[in-house]
Amino acid sequence: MEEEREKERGIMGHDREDPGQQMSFIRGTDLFGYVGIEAVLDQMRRKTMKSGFEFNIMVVGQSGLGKSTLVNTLFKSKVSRKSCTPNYEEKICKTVKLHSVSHMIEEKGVKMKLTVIDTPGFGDQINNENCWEPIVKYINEQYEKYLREELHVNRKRRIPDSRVHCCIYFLPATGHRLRPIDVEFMKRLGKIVSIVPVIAKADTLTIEERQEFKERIRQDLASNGICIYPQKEYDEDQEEHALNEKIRESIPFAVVGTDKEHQVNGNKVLGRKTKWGIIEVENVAHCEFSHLRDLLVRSHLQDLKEVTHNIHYETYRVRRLNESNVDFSVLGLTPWLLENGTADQSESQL
Ligand SMILES: Nc1nc2c(ncn2[C@@H]2O[C@H](COP(=O)(O)OP(=O)(O)O)[C@@H](O)[C@H]2O)c(=O)[nH]1
Ligand SMILES: [Mg+2]
Repeated sequence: MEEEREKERGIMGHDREDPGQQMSFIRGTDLFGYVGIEAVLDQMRRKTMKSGFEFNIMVVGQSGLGKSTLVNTLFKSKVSRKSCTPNYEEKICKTVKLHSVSHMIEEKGVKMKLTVIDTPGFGDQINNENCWEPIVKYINEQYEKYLREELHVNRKRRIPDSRVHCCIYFLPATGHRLRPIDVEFMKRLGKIVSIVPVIAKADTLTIEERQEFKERIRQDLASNGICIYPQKEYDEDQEEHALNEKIRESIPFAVVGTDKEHQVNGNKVLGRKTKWGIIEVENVAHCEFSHLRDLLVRSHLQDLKEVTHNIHYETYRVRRLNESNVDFSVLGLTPWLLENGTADQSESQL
C-alpha cells in the first residue's frame, strides 16, 4: 500500500536489495519548476562538436568489387582511392597488404576523423589459404595499442582510437551461395570485429536474383554460426530489438556505388548507367545503398563504436590481462595494481 502511495506521489524504485543505498525517481512532471537537466544534451553536443570523433571503417573483398567506389559514395567524397588510379592497386598484390587513409570530414560543425582501412590482395590468389591472417593481426594490434595506452600510468586524456569499428565484407554478386573463403573469413572475424556483409555491384543481378541470393546467404550465415552486426545478444531493449530485427531480416544489403551524377526527371542523382537504364544509387526501389548508409552513419555509428569498445575490445582486454604477459614494467605498473582493479578505469571514448 505504502509503495502504491509512493508511486502516486511520483517517488518510487527503492532498491530493496541494498537498504544502505536508497534511490528514488522523481518524474519530471513532479518537479516544482524547471531544473534544466535536459541541457546536458546541449553540453554533450557542444563537447562532441569541439573535439570531434573518430570512426574507422575497414573494407574487405576481392579487387574490383567496388569497395573504394562504395566508401566514396557513402561519404560523398574521395576518401578511398579507386583501383584505376595509376600506380596503385593496378597489379594484384601477392599478399594481403593493409593500407589506411584518414580524412577529416565536417558537416554542420560536426567533425569526424574517418579512417578507411583497405585490404588489397584479399581473395585475389588461387590459393587464398590464411589470407585473413594479416587482417586479424591488424585488428588485434589496434586493440593492443589501445590497451597499452589505457594501462599507462600517465594516461592520455583522450586515447587515440585506431580500433576498427566496422568491417564491410564485400560478397561478389554470383547469385549462388557463400564461398568457403567467405565462410572462413566471417567465422573468424565475426568474433573480433563488427562485420557488415554486402552484395557488391548489385546492379548486375535482377531484383529476383538478389532476393534469392540474399535468402541463401542468410541461410548459410545461420548454418555456419557466423556472427554479423547487429548481433541479437547485444540488443539493449525492445525498441532496439525491433529496429535491429528489421535490419537482420534484410541483410546483406545489395548495394551499388558510383562516382557519377546523372540527370533524372530534371534532378541530378547519383547513379550508374546500365543497359536497363539508370540505377539510382540512393533510390530504395533500385538498390539498398541507402539502408547501408543509414545503418553505418545515420542510426548505428555510435552503437558500432560502443560494441567495439564494450564487446570486442573488452574480450581482447580480458584475454590479454589473463594471459598476464603484458610487459607491465614497460608501463610502469605491477600486476598487483591490475589485480586490484586500479588500472581498470577505462572510459568509453567518444
Ligand atoms: N556495375 C558496377 N560497377 C561498379 C560498382 N562500383 C564500382 N564499380 C566499378 O568497378 C571498378 C572497380 O571499382 P573499385 O571501387 O576500384 O573496386 P575495388 O578494387 O574493390 O576498390 C570500377 O571501374 C568501378 O567504376 C557497382 O556498384 N556496379
Ligand atoms: Mg580499392
